[in-house]
Amino acid sequence: MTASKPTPSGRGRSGARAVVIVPTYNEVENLEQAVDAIRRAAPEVHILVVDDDSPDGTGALADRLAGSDPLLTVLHHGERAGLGAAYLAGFGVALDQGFDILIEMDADGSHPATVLPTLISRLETPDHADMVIGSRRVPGGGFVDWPAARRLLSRAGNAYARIALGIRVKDATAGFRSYRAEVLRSIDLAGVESRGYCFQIDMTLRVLDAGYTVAEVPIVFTDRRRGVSKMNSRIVLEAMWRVTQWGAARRFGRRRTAPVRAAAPVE
Ligand SMILES: Nc1nc2c(ncn2[C@@H]2O[C@H](COP(=O)(O)OP(=O)(O)OP(=O)(O)O)[C@@H](O)[C@H]2O)c(=O)[nH]1
Ligand SMILES: [Mg+2]
Repeated sequence: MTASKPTPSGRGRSGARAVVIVPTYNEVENLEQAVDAIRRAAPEVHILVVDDDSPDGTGALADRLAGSDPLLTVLHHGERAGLGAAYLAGFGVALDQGFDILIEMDADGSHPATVLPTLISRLETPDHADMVIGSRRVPGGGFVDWPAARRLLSRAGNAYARIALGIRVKDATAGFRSYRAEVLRSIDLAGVESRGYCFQIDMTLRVLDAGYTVAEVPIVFTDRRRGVSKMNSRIVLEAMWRVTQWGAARRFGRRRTAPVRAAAPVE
């Protein structure tokens, strides 16, 4: 695993240093536009691309982009290991580099970069949240062009997670979100085994169980225009299996994370 370039400065208005972690696997047609959109929306943020040795040359493209953007770093993470593993590696690097705010964002253009300032500012107000989800399931949020089958899967996945786990978050599977660094430092990242998109549910649950505050802000999610989805039946089965296991464990009073805060309201 190699990360190019040390981190230069690049502070936001509040002085907090924010990094957008972008996992990539075969996103050569999308990455440059995604980076441009981030730069336009939030010129001061750092970008950490975590590439899993994409056969289509995404890693090499990321290196070229890093050559002309001093705030962009590339983590060549090795063989394809899933979204969760890529984020865990990215979190490790970003926490070591001392970032205050860590943001997850896809490379395929589905997540609106224009919401980045909100994902950052909601972590910084006096009554701040500790994690902010770019949510498709709160008023003002939604989907553009997402096939009906994917919308149904997302709706069913979220409904099942809410019922099985007893959480109130409306879009626990969403992959556009921000965390305060202290939250990620205090939960057991080494114990996260989720590899596919249930990684997002897993992280949501750990943050809530640690007593942190989760807020949801609306986003409109647009289906990818280019490239191929990495969603497959294994990822869906992993999510169903793990959520069922976590739900059963909770019924028997076994939570994986000890609370470090007293309450965990969801807005
Ligand atoms: N490093 C890395 N990135 C991945 C891996 N799987 C997916 N990604 C990236 O994670 C992001 C989300 O993956 P998508 O394929 O868009 O998954 P999705 O958004 O759930 O599905 P679609 O709606 O079909 O796009 C994209 O930027 C992918 O390139 C992986 O195994 N390793
Ligand atoms: Mg996608």
